Amino acid sequence: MTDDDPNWWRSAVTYQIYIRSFADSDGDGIGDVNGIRSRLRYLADLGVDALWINPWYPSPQADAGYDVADYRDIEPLFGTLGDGRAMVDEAHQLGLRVLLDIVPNHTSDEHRWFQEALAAEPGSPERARYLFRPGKGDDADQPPNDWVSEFGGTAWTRIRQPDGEWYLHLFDAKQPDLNWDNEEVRSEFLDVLRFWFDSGVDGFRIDVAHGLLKAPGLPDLGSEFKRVEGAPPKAGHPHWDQPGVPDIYRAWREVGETYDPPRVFVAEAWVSSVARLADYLGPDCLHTAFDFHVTRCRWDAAQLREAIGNSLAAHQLVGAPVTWVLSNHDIDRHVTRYGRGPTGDPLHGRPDEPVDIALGTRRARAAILLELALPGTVYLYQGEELGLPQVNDIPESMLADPVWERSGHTRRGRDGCRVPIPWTTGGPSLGFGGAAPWLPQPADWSQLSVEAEEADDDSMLHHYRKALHLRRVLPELRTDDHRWLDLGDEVIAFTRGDRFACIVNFGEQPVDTPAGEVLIASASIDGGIPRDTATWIDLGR
Ligand code: ISL
Repeated sequence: MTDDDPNWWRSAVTYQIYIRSFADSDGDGIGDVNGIRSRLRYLADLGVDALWINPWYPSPQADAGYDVADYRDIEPLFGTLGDGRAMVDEAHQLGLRVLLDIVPNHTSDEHRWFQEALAAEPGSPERARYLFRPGKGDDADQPPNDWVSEFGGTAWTRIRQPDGEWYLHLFDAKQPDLNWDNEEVRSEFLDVLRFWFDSGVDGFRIDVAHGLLKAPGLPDLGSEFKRVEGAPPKAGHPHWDQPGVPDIYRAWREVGETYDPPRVFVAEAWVSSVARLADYLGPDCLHTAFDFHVTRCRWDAAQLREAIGNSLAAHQLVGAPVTWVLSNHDIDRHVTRYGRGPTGDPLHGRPDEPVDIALGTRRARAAILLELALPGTVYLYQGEELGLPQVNDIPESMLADPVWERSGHTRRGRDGCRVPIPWTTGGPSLGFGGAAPWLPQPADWSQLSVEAEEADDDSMLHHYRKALHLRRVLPELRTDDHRWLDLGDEVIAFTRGDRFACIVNFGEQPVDTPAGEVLIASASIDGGIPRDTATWIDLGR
């Protein structure tokens, strides 16, 4: 590795690789580890510091790999352990760190432990690794409580064995929840961490990090905690963000600290407030956690300024960097989100909702400059550097997200942000690999391909590359210093250090460009900074 800074994670830009959809080396229509290897140079040239790879473990793929059958191997569809090790080594040679995705809240129902639980008796140690309960009602044919699956329907499934117990699954029925009050579960995951750390992996993204503990007695949600689509869970929720969850990660941190360089973590935790998020962070707990409060904001100066300010303040109290994210594999792509009107679920629109893609793209160009100029660490989701929009017209017969079935075909799910990457302007899968990618690519994505954008100096790809390379060479962007500038309600502006300023105009009135050198702008700023435009200025003091 080229950079030995132990604090690299405080300001790193990490690129999320959704492995199924990144690059397919063997032509079966599904991306794989050797596909990633073939594109490492592209990622290094883009200017990112690290990669996060979505789950690559053996899995029946009921939830695109978030249903893990074996935590110590690689799914044959994606490659072999040898391919994985080679990928990590090659990434390191290019100066890229590699984070994997660990899924501790649940396993696959095809995991050995769940199969053993089914074969064992109620009350056995095998069942105690999961959350089995008798049903309610005279025939025990009602679920043990009123919890609902994130994907739709009840969170309980009754097993076919004669004892007829039910097991909890906060996601798909093929994803039984583990019992984190069980010591064997805790020690197993410490061992899984060591397995991958020993093979050179630099850290983990923690899936559903807020879900591991459930309130004693598994009380009903009732009306107070009823699930509201698109809203974060309320404080006191019986199965999200229970007290004690961060303590689990203190033990994980201890394992990470035994390595040189120390291994790092980023939590996926959807919690009620940024103050709650900060509880997972600090020198003896996790390094970082995605800040979805800012992700949830619309393209609105007041909302964004408030959320950014709250995040910076809450993280400062625990000495952790904020982890900014615009898009990921679970939410609508932000080019589309920012092109929608001001109402509805901010993260998941209706597929028939009107969208102004040109407007969303203009805002996305500004948003990345805002994000990369803030103190903290940034995650990019594959394809955002190409300005890919959400795909809302995937034929129903091809939808693969379990949300589609479990919601009784009322929610199409998340496939629209998971469509394979277009690498070339032509060819059967626009260079992704093979003839028929697992999700179809819109024909006009030829123009959004890496090849097309390489050839256009004004493309999103060149814009990202330029901003990422600037961020690397501007030392003030790696400090904590951040001071707001007041340029009016419709403008977000701040300085970093003595001479760097970032200005984003959300209002109709153009903003005067301050004296200095324009380092980058998201659109032309001749005649002032127009609406939905961001710029970085070297004030030259
Ligand atoms: O998709 C969501 C919000 O848009 C959430 O309900 C999501 O399921 C939640 O954020 C947890 O996500 C993670 O765990 C899931 C998996 O399906 C997601 O892809 C993953 O990111 C279950 O493992």
